[in-house]
Formats: sequence, C-alpha cells, structure tokens
Amino acid sequence: MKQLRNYIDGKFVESPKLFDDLNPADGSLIAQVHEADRTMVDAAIAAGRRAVGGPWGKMSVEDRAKVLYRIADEMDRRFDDFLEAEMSDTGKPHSMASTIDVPRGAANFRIFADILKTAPLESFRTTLPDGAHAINYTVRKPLGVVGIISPWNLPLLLLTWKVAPALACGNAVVAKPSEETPATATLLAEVMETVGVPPGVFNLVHGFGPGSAGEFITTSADIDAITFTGESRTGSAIMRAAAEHVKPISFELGGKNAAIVFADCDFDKTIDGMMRAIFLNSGQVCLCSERVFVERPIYDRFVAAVAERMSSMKLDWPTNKATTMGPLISAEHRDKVLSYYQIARDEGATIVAGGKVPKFSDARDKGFWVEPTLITGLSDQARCMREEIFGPVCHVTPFDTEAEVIARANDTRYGLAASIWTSNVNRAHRVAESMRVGISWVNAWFLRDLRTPFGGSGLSGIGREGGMHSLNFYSELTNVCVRVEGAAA
Ligand code: NAD
Ligand code: 6OD
Repeated sequence: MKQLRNYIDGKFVESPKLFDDLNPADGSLIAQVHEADRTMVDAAIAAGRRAVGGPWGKMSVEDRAKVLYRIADEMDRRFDDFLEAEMSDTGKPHSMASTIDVPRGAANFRIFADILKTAPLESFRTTLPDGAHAINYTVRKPLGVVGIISPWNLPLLLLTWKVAPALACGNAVVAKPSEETPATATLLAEVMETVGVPPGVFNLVHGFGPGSAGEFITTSADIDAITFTGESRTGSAIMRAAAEHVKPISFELGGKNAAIVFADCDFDKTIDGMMRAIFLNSGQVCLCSERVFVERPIYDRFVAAVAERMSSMKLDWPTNKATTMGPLISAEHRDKVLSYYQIARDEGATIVAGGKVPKFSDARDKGFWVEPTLITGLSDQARCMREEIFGPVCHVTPFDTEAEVIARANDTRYGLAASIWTSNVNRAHRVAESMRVGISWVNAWFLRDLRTPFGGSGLSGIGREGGMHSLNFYSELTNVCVRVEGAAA
C-alpha cells in the first residue's frame, strides 16, 4: 500500500498513527497517510525557524526566484504524476485536473517568481520646514515561519497559491493539506527535495484539524503568520486560536455566490458559462454560483436550457477524458449535499432536474456521487438560498429590475464572487461595482489573472492575496526614514 509521509527538515518522516486516503470515485483505499503529532509539528516549525535564520532568509531575490522557477519546471516534468494523484484523491475529471489544477500548480510558482523580481518598493520624499528633507523607503523582509492550512477541493492549486508567495518572500512554511487530499502535497515535497530547496524551508505535516496537526500549527506561539483556505466556521476557530499570540492571518473562506443573468445577454454563451459556474468540480469550487437570478423575460428559457444541458452531462471515471462531472469528496460531504436536496423539498422547492444518487451498477456505486441538481421556487430566505451547500446544485429565481436584483444578490453574509451576464456595457460596470464581493466577473466566471487581488468580504474571508497583495501579506515591511540636511546643489 502506498504510504504518504510528512516532510520535515528535508526528510520524509513516518508516524505510528496512520489514516486512510480514499478515492471518492469508488471509495477504494489509495494510500495510508502518516499523521503528524505535536512533536513533529513543533520540529517542523523549529526547522523552519533555522532555515529562515540561515542562507535561505538572506538569499538574493534573483536567487530565490531561480529556486521557484526550478520548482515549477520540476512540477511540469512530473505533470503526469500530479495529474494521477489529483484525479485519484479528488475524483475530479481529467478534463479539469489536466487544464486547471495541475498547470496552475506550476504557474503559481512562476508568477510569484516573476512578481518578486519586478516588485516595486515604496519611497517618499518629505520636505521639512527647516530646509532639510527626509527620504522614506520600505524594506521587505520575511515574516518568518508561515503556517499554511488548505482544503480538499482544489488541493494542489490552493496549496501552491500560498506556498509560492510565502517562499518568494523568503519565509519557511509548515503546510498542512486537507486530510481528504494529501497526495499532491506529498509530491510537492518530493519536488522540493529534488530541486534542492534547503532543509526546513518547506515542511509538510499531514493530519486533521482539531486535536491534530491543524490545531498544533494554529496554537503554536512559534508560528509567525497563518494563511488558511476553507470553511468560514473553521476560519472562526482558527481566528480564536491565532488571537492568543496576535499574529497576521489571511483567510479565504466560503461563499454563497450570485449569478445575475440579464435578458440582453448572449444567451448561448451565458448557458455555456453558467454550466461551468454551477457544475465545475461538482460544484465544489468556492466561487460556484449557487444562487442564480434571471431576468423574467428569459427565465423559463434559461431554466429549460440548463436542464437540457444537464441531461447530457457525463458522470464517469475521472480518467475518462469525456467525463464532465465526478463524485463529491467524501461520504460525509455527499450526505451533507443530499441533506440540502431534502431541505429544498421540505421548503417547498421544485426539483427541476436531479436530486438523487445516480445508479451505475459498477464499482462507482461505492463512491460518493450525487446527481447534478436544479432547483426553483424557493424564497430568498430559504436555507438553500442562505447556506453554502458546496455541491453540483443551484437555485434559479426570476427578477424584474436592476435595483431589485442588486439588493437580493447582496442579501447574504458571504461576499466572495459574483458573475453578471449582459451585453449592456453601462449596466455591466454599474452592477459589477455594486456587488459586495471580492471579485465580480462580467460575461465570465473563474477567469483568473494571478496579479489581481483575490479574497472575500463578510463570512468569505479576511484580506486579499494575489500579485503584490500576496507579497505584502507574506512580508514584514520596515520603513526607513533618513533625514538629509541641506539642499542639493
Ligand atoms: P475545512 O474548513 O473543513 O478544512 C480546511 C482545512 O482546515 C483542512 O486542512 C482541515 O484539516 C483544516 N482544519 C479544520 N478544522 C481546523 C481547526 N480547528 N484548526 C486548524 N485546521 C483545521 O474546509 P474544506 O471542507 O476542506 O473546504 C471546503 C470549504 O473551503 C468551503 O467552505 C469552500 O467555500 C472553502 N473554500 C474557500 C476558498 C476561497 O478561496 N475563498 C477556496 C476553496 C475552498
Ligand atoms: O484561483 C485562485 O487563485 C483561487 N484562490 C481560487 C479559489 C477557488 C475556490 O475554490
């Protein structure tokens, strides 16, 4: 049986305590994972501290960028290994893992190497009343040892989204991937070893949240910052833990995202876009649209078109290149999503399509599948309209005016993303800016430029990462103020 080990101070470390890594497509055992105990987590943090105090912390920007490029190149060389690990850990289709998750892993290292090399530093000249002046300039230094805790839905993409800028800024990291998806993170540790990243710079600890590696990281006085992606409730627990030692946090949390479809949209392109926005990764993307508002004149046509497209979705093995939708991550998560299908019925919804567990009559019946599901007829106050479900499901509802739909779309405690579909350029800008979210897409969804700020408001997170925003989070900035006497000749 394959073993997934921790990576601490440049060595793969075993634990007497093992847990199972399952393939969600058929529930089969893929690997046994070595769970890090508190002593191992503390050893990882101490190794990180030594690394930051050593040559790594003092390395020139150019040399650190070269290390990041080497990591990206090695990830490309091992593309097929990452692809296989991502598909078997998550059950997501080849069509997604090969075009989004695995390429983005390497891209995250390249973009932050590029940004690091060109990042400006602030400088101000201050004129003083006595004729002297002051020069202020900012110096960027590592924060120290950064704790990184990531979820299972896009495990490689989201882990590297934080590891890359943290390393770019000269930090060491102690990373804990989700217990559901430990495989690609372990491959990343192999990459670090192969390309010669110094011991202690990248540490990987496997385990769970409470009472396990996640909690050991967040409660440690020796971790200098915590960056977390996951559920809003978990963010709240981590914030409490981090408060004890007052440390910087960056949170990318849950969403209950709205899509707004105006009658003047390009209908066919909108249906293409919305099929992705609702069903990509079986709806397990924090940005997915679970609340879809459609202008009344095209409401019936929209519902019929989505239902028609759903009937040809292909739920099949991840390795089949024609598969369009995979399973959910776990039995527990499948039961949660099915419970919301039932809550919708209890709340009086119409289930236009789906709503059940598919029957395959092969090993997939032991996996964690649900049907893609389209719901209508609920009020904006229904639980299915307010709580994040995180499955292949959306509720579609009609609206009549721009002002009405802006108010309804913003009526949520989350604030991650919105997508607006219209051919009216003035309305596009007006509505996009009115959304209380971290990102508003117009005639697009999950279209990323990694230099832009990414994050959410309200229950969806704290802070922004991406481009310079990441460099600023993962750096300690020191402003140097120099008084200069006299005037230049
Ligand atoms: P989760 O919060 O259950 O777990 C995320 C990570 O936190 C895991 O590694 C887990 O082991 C760890 N963890 C859990 N409890 C902890 C604790 N008390 N202390 C320390 N660590 C703890 O989230 P999930 O189920 O893995 O992921 C799905 C959620 O993530 C959804 O809500 C989704 O919207 C959100 N998400 C948000 C973004 C974003 O960018 N905003 C991206 C992806 C996923
Ligand atoms: O694209 C990204 O950088 C990012 N953080 C995506 C998050 C997706 C949520 O599931």
